Amino acid sequence: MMNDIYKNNIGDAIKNADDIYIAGHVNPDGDAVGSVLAFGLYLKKVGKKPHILLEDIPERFGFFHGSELWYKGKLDELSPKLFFAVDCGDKQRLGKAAEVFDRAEVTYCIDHHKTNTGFADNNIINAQASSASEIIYEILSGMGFKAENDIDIAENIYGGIVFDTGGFKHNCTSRRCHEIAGMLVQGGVDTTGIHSKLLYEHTLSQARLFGIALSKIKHKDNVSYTSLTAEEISGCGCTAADCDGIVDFLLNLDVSECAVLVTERGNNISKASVRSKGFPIADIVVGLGGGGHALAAGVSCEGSAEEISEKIVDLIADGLKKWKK
Ligand SMILES: [Mn+2]
Repeated sequence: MMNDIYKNNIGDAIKNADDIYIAGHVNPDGDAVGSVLAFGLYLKKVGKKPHILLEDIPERFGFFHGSELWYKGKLDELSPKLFFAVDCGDKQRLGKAAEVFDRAEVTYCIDHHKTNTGFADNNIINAQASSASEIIYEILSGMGFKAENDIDIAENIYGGIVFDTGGFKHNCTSRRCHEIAGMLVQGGVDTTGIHSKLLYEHTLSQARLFGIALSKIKHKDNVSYTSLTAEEISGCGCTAADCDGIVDFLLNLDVSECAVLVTERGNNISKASVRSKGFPIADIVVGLGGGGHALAAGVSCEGSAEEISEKIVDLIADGLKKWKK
């Protein structure tokens, strides 16, 4: 039986629109790309004109299907009839697409972030879902999607789920999530290929950056942390997207209960990625202006990586101590 959360009028909204705009969050991760492109390909299949508003994606996401749907025009004059924000906890996370969202006639938000602000006209939010891709699966299934009939859409959804669950490992991986994956596998998705692209393959540049990050590990009261300056990232021929996996490596240390990676993004902005094995970190991160999940969250702050990491680690270490009492 279908979960009530997924009852929606998307079918009618789609019927009444021709050009449909779909955006994900800035610095798109595997779930943002997978969910947005899965939805886009579905809309194309039912005869609509989907336009994807997403920043450029790293090469390892190249296996996702539907790159032809990227919107290449200017954003200034765009006033869509129908706009979907997917995998975004708040409007700011849309980046440049936020102005287009503001001008849209009807807006939807499809998301799984616990911190979601319900910023659209219609909000389909399930914080229990592993990923936005899982929610897209539920919504599309309600409209007749079957994995075996549409392998490209199935692979996009599967990729998004694999990414956000860390390969069915994080605590967001429910029974339902496995059931959905099972149906996608039955449909014929390339499981091995997708796992290795998303979770295991690294470039030589990434390995060098990893080395720098690990050589600078610090540890305070069961919080492991490190930081990377903009020069260190670019010096390895990397971008911010290449830092994926470093914070998870820190969390996997036997001495870690929480982990923090801070990376400089230019213009005196640093981004902190915070992970936890049990202590819920979302409130602390939201307090700093960020968002995310109980055990995985992030925030951008003004300041150098060094400054920001000391500040955040103090807050996390304090919170962790109180939580354990
Ligand atoms: Mn997600």
